[in-house]
Amino acid sequence: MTGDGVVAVEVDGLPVAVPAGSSLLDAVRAAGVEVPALCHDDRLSPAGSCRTCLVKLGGSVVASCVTPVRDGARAQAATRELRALRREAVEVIVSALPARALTGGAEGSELARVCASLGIGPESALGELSGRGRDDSHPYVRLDRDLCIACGRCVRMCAEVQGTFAIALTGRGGDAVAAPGTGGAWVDSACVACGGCVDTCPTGALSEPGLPYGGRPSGLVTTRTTCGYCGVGCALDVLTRGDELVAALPAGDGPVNRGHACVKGRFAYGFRVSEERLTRPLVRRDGRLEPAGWDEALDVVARGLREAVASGGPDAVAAISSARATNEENYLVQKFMRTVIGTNNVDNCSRLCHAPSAAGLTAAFGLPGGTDCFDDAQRADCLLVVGANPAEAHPVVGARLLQRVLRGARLVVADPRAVGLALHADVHLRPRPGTNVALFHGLAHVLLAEGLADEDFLRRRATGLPELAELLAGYPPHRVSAVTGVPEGDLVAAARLYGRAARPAVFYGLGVTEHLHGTDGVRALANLAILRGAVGGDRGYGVNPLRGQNNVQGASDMGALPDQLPGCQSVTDPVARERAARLWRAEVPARPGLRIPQMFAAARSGALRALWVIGEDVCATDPDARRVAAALEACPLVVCDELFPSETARRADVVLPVASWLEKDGTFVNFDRRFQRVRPALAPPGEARSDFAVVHAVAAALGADLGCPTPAAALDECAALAPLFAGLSHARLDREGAVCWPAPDADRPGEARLYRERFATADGLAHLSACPYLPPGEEPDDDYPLVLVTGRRWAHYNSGSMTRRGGNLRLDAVDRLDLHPVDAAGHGLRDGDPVTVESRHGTARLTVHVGEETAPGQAFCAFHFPGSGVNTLTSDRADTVTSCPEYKVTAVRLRP
Ligand SMILES: Nc1nc2c(c(=O)[nH]1)N[C@H]1C(S)=C(S)[C@@H](COP(=O)(O)OP(=O)(O)OC[C@H]3O[C@@H](n4cnc5c(=O)[nH]c(N)nc54)[C@H](O)[C@@H]3O)O[C@H]1N2
Ligand SMILES: Nc1nc2c(c(=O)[nH]1)N[C@H]1C(S)=C(S)[C@@H](COP(=O)(O)OP(=O)(O)OC[C@H]3O[C@@H](n4cnc5c(=O)[nH]c(N)nc54)[C@H](O)[C@@H]3O)O[C@H]1N2
Ligand SMILES: [Mo]
Repeated sequence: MTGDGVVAVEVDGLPVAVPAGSSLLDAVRAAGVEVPALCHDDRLSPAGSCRTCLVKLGGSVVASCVTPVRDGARAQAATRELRALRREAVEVIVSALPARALTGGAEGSELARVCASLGIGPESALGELSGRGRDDSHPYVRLDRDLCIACGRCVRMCAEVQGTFAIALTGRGGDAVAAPGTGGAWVDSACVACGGCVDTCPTGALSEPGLPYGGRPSGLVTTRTTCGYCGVGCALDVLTRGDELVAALPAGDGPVNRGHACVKGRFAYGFRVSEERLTRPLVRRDGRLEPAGWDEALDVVARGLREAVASGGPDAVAAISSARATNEENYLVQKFMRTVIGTNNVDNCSRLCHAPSAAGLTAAFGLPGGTDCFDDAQRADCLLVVGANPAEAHPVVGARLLQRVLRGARLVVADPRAVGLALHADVHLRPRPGTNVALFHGLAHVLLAEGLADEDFLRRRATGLPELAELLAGYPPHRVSAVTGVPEGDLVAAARLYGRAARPAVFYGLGVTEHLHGTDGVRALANLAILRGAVGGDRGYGVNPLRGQNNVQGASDMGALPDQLPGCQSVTDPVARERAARLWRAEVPARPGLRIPQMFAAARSGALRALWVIGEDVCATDPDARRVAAALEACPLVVCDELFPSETARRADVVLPVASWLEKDGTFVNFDRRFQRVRPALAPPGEARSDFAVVHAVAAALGADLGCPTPAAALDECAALAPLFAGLSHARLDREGAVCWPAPDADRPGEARLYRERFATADGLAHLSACPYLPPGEEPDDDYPLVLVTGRRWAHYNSGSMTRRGGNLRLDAVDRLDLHPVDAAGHGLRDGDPVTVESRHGTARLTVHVGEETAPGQAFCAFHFPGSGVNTLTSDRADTVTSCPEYKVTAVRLRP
């Protein structure tokens, strides 16, 4: 041993040092010897089945991928004899394959490259196993059985990295072939199209449409960017040929995704070239939206804005900025609203999802982001996953959490539904929707009662214990069980798992926030981490919201909020306002602006005269959609920046066509506070412009110059304004890849883990909250006997505007209503039946899915098909602190 867990070995007489636990293959490769290893992928457990990685150790020839190296070992790898043996092994494999297996040669699949380097030509490919046929049923994953060498990499990738276990090897011996584990067609299997099997397949047996034989043909341009779907922040390499997008591959050095991706970032880019993509501005003439030039469209917008301000003052104008758009775009939107219009009426869809996280985490710890970085989860020994379904909504995170669990971490899931990670949980708590606060208090009660709280931490770093302890006396397990429906034993077992773990981490989602008391939910959840001392300091594993949109953290960080300036500075803080005013050379209004639901109310009452909606389909995704439509109807000017004729665009007076994330330059902030670069891989279609350019153009039409001519300049200006981001710039991100905020200093790394010494609250302490449990806004009754929970499905994204336009539609074609068999039978409904769902607010048409994922008395559906009308059902009840809608609880009834 050379110490520090490193072993010293000799390969062909050359000394190399590799980490202890390495394989002989690692050592040989470290010595610079190229050895084929067709069944091997560094991310997977070794199989030793293809026998191409032959190396000599201690006199015998071994498969190096499955042979551990010991200190002092001496191996031979580059001898002529060994090369011949390896060549023979590859030749045997190739003989079974058709000649197309070698397509592309040195630019082809891994096998084709190996053959090119060993001098094995197409004449060796005899196609002995040909005629096994293809499976082209799936839009993204293609199987050419004749190219399969049964190496099992796809099987292991699906199990060990993705955790879906969808693939198996079927058939015997030389005839074995990869296939869906369930039999049948690929498209009908459990495959969630993460693309992992395609990426690891060494032969092109599994491939994607853009790269039919695997490999990377020459002549492709690679653009490193960040995925524009959810908040995970996967780094992608987008491959293009001219104006065609060939593939979007996960980057192996992506800090969060580490070479993995999901169906959205990996494959769902078909929307880009959809026929319905907006390529020209539209202006309403005589009631109809008609194509117009940019000049005319901008003129209508400028005139409308001037009229609105003239008749109602600056506060008669409002903007909904986009969490899909970049930081720089959001920065510019809020600067425009504050300095050109003169109002704080700007908000973003954080209002609809994690506003309670921002409020709750700020109150508890001082800052509105998650407390720790995701890598900590990889070291946690107990995961508490609450009201989040990362297997579907954040699949790369879900896969990493599942890997952790499969390697021994304990898992507690709190979710009314039995889906995703819940199926792997040690304890699955199934609270009645809307009863989280009682559930969390019940867990806290057990922590205190069983002496599982960290008293030293509570003394030194927290405040509010006496009040909380007094409140918790009223939440003994039997009482909590009665409120939540969770059995007492499960509650106690879950509290013990979290309470006794050395490194417990909390991850949570909208099942905590989208409630009448969502902020209380966040705070009651934060209580658990504070009681355990599991936040702040070196052992903090924290409280981590799985934020939703690609840039919802960033949109808020940039100040696209009615009460915050860039960098989480309050508009009511005169010092922050003064700093902004000096930099912007304009007054900054002091009165907090309208939140999204207040904007709609103001429009309906006639007080709001102009609304600019940037990348949010409010008529499809905001609650109580009929009243949203009424608000737009009442508002004299509605401007909409869109990719598609969305429900909102259809009701707008001016529609401005914009670039998508694949077509623009800037940065996003992901769920663990990481700034990452977004780079244009392609030009926007037709006359579409980036939101950045559009905001500049609207300002110019009003005679204003917003400065910051480029996205890089906009981030620089933001850094000058916001101490939290002072050390950030595009140049730094281009160098370092990703930087977490706070990043106050250009020379120091960002702070991935917060609050080491003190919390960012005024007194530096973590604040426990003694909020009582209060019931949800809607409860089932005789008229509306079922509780409808709404949320997400893996194949579609929010309004579905992008995922419905492309291959994902073949993976999931309708909005389904999940019903428990008891309720289905009670209503005489069967799987696949159409059903009408009615609430006090509206009506939706869905297709029944019968299954036990949903508890009796509850129903679940997504909102990915605006045509089905799901958000006409949801009410305008909202979190009492932040106005986040109560999407998770609606009382409904069914009509077959
Ligand atoms: N495929 C896909 N991925 C997405 C999105 C998408 O539309 N599609 N959207 C993105 C966005 S914007 C967001 S915000 C995230 C959301 O990601 P998540 O928060 O994971 O998504 P949801 O499915 O809305 O809700 C999570 C879970 O909360 C549970 N739940 C409901 N009520 C309660 C309750 O009272 N208590 C508890 N403990 N749990 C409850 C639901 O059963 C559901 O499983 O996903 C992002 N990723
Ligand atoms: N019933 C129910 N409703 C919900 C939820 C729920 O759980 N249940 N969840 C809520 C949550 S968490 C969220 S975040 C919202 C999401 O709701 P939305 O934000 O409305 O949904 P998206 O489909 O993500 O995007 C909105 C629009 O932005 C456009 N777009 C995409 N990229 C860009 C861009 O770069 N610029 C511009 N200008 N436009 C772009 C898309 O075409 C799309 O029409 O839905 C909410 N609605
Ligand atoms: Mo969201």
